[in-house]
Amino acid sequence: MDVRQSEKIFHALESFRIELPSWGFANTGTRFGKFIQPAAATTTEEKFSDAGQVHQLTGVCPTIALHVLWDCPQGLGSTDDIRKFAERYQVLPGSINPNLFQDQEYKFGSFGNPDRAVRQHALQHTKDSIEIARRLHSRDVSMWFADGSNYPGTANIRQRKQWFTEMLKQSHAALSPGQRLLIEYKPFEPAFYHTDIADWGMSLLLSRAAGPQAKVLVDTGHHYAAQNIEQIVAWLLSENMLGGFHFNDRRYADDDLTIGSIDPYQVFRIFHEIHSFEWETGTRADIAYMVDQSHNLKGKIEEAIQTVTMAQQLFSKAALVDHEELSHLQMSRDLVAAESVLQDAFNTDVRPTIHEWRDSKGLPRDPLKAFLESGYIERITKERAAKNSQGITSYA
Ligand code: RM4
Ligand code: MN
Ligand code: MN
Repeated sequence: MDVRQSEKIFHALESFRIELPSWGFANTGTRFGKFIQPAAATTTEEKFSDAGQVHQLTGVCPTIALHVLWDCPQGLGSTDDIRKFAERYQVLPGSINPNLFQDQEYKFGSFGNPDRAVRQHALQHTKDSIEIARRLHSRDVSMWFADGSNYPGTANIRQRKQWFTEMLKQSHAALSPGQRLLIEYKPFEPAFYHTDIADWGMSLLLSRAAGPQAKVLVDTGHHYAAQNIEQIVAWLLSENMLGGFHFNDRRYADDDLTIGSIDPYQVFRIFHEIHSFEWETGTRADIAYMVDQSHNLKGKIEEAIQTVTMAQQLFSKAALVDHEELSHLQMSRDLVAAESVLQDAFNTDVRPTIHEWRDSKGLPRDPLKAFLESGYIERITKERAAKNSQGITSYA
């Protein structure tokens, strides 16, 4: 690798930050059940502690995404605790995720519920979440809705669209300057006939209707298998409507597997669209890079480190694309050469340069090895095994 290429990688890594989800450290499962891990985090404080380990070893995960229901059991009253944990474990609260899908009142939806009282309840929870975010100096409030229906004829789709528009407008009105509302979409699950915000187009229209601080959140797992996600990313970038990502990988549906474990070229192509946009416009795309994964069998902290190092590799590979050259080849219709520019970048081994970058930051070259040698996992296994053996059945 020549000096120019190394510089590109150093430059890319310098600003690349990845937010980890608090729920990635807790026991999770499938709809068939949960297998408990003795070292899994059982409290919000333990989630901060684990996230702090990942940040300490990788240097690129300064924030942790929180789910209000699971991490702020006292709602607004939990913010003092969160601040203490942030201070103690040196990792800041990141995006705040209202939970509009788990409580019993949401059986028939939240913002799309035919019962006005439930819609108001959901709106109040959203406003409280915005206030929590404000108090914690978190910029992004991430909205994901499970709303939808399971059988044709059981829901008025246009009416619900109207309710969503009104509720999102009112949520947006509660934002402080600088805060953002990120609106996530998902085609199916838990609803299996229609989902109210099923794709990026619906998310885009609702974001636009909500107000200027609303942007689209792309969760890579929330697409049909054949969908061209990087094209969606390119379009959202060109509309200045891409607010952030929830990264994960999948083979079938919303599998929430480790980034790059199934299709690393997919993630590379997404990063390429972002780098290409930044090169063309000379601006930085204001994107929150977040991870939304659920590792029910792999060790959670190990998996988080694996995720971060993989994301750094794919981001670095995409930074190697020579945009000038690519643009020239595209214009001159040299198809094979243009395609090769991407393939060559993807096939470059960027790991030695990432090691050098870590050296320059005083970080361990191999964060996973450093973690396994640190004794942390043995300590928390001892501390948490008894609590975990009581069989926790919720994500909290
Ligand atoms: C959803 C979606 C949301 C996440 C929940 C737990 O499928 O991806 O972002 O908060 O799962
Ligand atoms: Mn998500
Ligand atoms: Mn998901």
